[in-house]
Formats: sequence, C-alpha cells, structure tokens
Amino acid sequence: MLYNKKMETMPQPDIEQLQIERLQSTLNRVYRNVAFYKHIFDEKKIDIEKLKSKQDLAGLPFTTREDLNNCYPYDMFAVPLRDIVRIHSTSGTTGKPVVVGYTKNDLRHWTECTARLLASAGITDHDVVQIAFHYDLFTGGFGFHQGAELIGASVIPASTSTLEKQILIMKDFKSTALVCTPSFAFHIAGMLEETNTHPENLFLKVGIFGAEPWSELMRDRIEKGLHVDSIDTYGLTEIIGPGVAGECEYHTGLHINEDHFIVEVVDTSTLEPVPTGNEGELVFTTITKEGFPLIRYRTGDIARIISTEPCECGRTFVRISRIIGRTDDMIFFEGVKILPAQIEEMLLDIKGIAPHFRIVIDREQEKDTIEIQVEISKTLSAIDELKYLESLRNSIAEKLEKKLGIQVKVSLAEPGSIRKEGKGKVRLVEDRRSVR
Ligand code: DLL
Repeated sequence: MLYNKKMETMPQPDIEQLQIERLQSTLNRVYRNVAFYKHIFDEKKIDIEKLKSKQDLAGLPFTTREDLNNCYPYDMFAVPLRDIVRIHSTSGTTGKPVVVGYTKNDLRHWTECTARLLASAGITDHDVVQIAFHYDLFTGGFGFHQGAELIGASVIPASTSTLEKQILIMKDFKSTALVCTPSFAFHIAGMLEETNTHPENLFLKVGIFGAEPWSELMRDRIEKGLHVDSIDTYGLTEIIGPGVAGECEYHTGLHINEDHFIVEVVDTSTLEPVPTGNEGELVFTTITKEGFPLIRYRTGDIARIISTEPCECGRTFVRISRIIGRTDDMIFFEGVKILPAQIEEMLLDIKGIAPHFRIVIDREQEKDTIEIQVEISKTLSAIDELKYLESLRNSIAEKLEKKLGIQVKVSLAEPGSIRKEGKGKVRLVEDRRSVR
C-alpha cells in the first residue's frame, strides 16, 4: 500500500530534480549554520552554487563518525536548541554517542517516513501494532510508534518487556503486527515453541524487523516460527532513525525514501562511487532535515543498489539490497575476508545453538587467532552433558573451518550471555589486536 502516492510514485527524473533543489538549500543552510561545514567547504574551496546534478555530489567532502564525535554533543546542529523538540542518540558502544536533534518539521517528516514503511508492509487503521523496540534514546520505539499512530493503527508500546509479557500481549490484545529486532522476534518464536503455544492461535500477520543484520535463513526461521510475512527495514540514528528504507510486500529490495535522502554507494577502499549494482559502503545526504542535516555521511554499512527501475508495487524510489555487513565488522584474517553474516548462516543450520555469537580476534606469539563464541540454546543447557557439548563444539569448529578455510577456536557460551533478550545490539566482532 502506498502512503504518499504523489511522492512514492514520482518518475525518477522528477525525483532527481527535487533532490537537487533540496540539496542546494541544505548546502546553503549547513554552510551558514554549521561551523564544521563552513570550515570544510571553505578549506576545500567548494562552490555550492556550482552543484547542478547528483553526480556533482562526488566533489563534496564526506562526513564521518569521527567528525560527529568531534562535534559532540550539539555542534552539528543547524538550528538553535530552542527550535529542537526531540533529542535521540546512539548507544555509544563505539566511542561517544551521537546526539541528534529534530525540529517540528523533522518530526513530521520522520513520522511520515515510518508511516510509509508500515503502509508498504500492509499496515492499515485496522491493525494492532505491537512495538517491541526500546522506547528511550534509541530511535526504534518512538520512530515506529509515531508512524503507526499516523496511519491510525492501534499502537501497543510493548517496548522490550519480557518474552512472556510479549506473548501475553500478542494473544490477549490480538496484535496483528510485530515491530522489533529480528533477534527479539527469533527469541519470541523460541519461547512460543518452548511453551507449546502454536502461532496459529495468535493473530499476527506481519513482522517489521530491522536495526541489526539478519540473513535470509534467519528470516525463514522467524517467518515459520511466528507464521508471519516479514519486512526488512533499515535506518540509522545519524540520518533519521528507522524510516530511511524498507521492503514492500514484493520483497524486491529496500525502497529508499529518496525525497528525503540521497544515497550513494562508494568503494570501501578508494571511496569512489561504484557502478550501479556493485557492492560498497552506503553514503547518505539528508535533503530535508533542519535540526541535524548531514552531507555525504559514511554509514559503514555495506550493500548495493538493486534497481533504479519502478517496483511492481508502483514505487519509483531506488532499491537497495539488505545490509550484508559493516565495514568495521569485516574481518581480514590470514588473507581471507570474513563477514559475520557468513558465520550466522552456518550456525543457523546447527541444532542446539541459539545462534548468537561473537567473534574475537587476538594475537598470540606473533600469530593472529580467531575465536568464535557461540551461545547454546536453553533446551541444550538443561541436558548439560559434557560429552555432548564437546562433540557439538567440535562439529561447529569443523564446519566453520571447512567453509572459511582457516583454523578457528570455538567456545560455547551460556544461553543469554551474548545476546540478552531484546536488550540492545551486540558488537559482533571484537578485535583485540588493535588495543595492544
Ligand atoms: O537501528 C534505527 C532503526 C531502528 C532501524 C529500527 C530499523 C529499525 P542505530 O541504533 O543508529 O539506528 O543503528 C544503525 O544498525 O548503521 C546498521 O549497521 C544497523 N542496521 C539498521 N537496520 C538494519 C537492517 C537504528 N535492516 C545501524 N539490516 C546501521 C542490517 C541494520 N543492519
């Protein structure tokens, strides 16, 4: 379903024209109001007036996470604090948190962006939407809450309360849609199985999942466990939160809300734009934001543009693939490139594990080592048979070695010790080599 037909089905040349106009006014605004941009544009002798097409964007400097750290907390704001009506921030697991501010207009746009995603997942005013994202500085809870209310759905701010409570709400309040991280949905599905609650006794139709990487195999498990169709949604605090991009019912990639954000894909080493269809780092420029506009922000997320052609659903916005990893989670080990998603795919195939994991890279006696810590599932820990656990550990190590072609150490971790139910995100890779 389309939420804003005029925008979502605008022909590409018209979208591009709109983007250029909005970009020019954003550039003028950041040059006038953000010292960081004034300084960097002056230093690089950027003439804003000369920017006439999207290709010209490549001549502008990037904004990086480090730049945002240096501007902590408010120096990237383009309006005075009295015009800011909401503040959110990143969790700050990798350095200082990024603090973002929204004006009234920003909130209006953000709300529409998440409403569009929910509408494309089929949500209407007849739905009962259970939002099981954190409601706090994290953008997930509030972002989707606003959008679901705008659509007129009945919204349940379940937040990340216990699995038992989520299931009780789902059953008794007759939730038709679940909005949360894929890992939380996976936990809920596990709990349903454990308590012999058949998903057919629920009312769920669709799950809207995002905020962390997940694989097609994981999608399959969740869909089967909850009896839902699932929709992938992508976003990041720095750009707006959820609402940047999302799938529609045709599952042909994630549509980017291009009237608000310009996407580029750049080579992870040269930082030059890659040809359409090639994988690279996503770079976003916001073109309507007033409080916290960003020019060419390097997200660290790796994906590719799938298509610039209209989708069957009627939307004309560019579509990207799912996020296949992050540049800072990409591991180079003994000449082999490893992405955590590859490991997850393998673990999902093995019975008896959660499949939550952490990768620890270290160096012992001048030699790099790689350890994969894997959570065992709750049912298995009850068996607690040392011999069985040992053979499980060996078979995981064997599988991983075969697939990756390198020697790995596998250790088994208690259920819930790596990923606590619904509690935020996990750093998938810990590289201890750099801290020595
Ligand atoms: O995760 C915003 C969000 C909330 C998106 C709810 C979707 C749903 P941050 O906490 O700033 O914001 O984390 C952003 O999470 O750069 C990606 O690395 C990762 N991420 C977000 N969505 C996806 C996804 C929110 N669908 C960071 N697939 C991003 C893979 C995702 N990774």
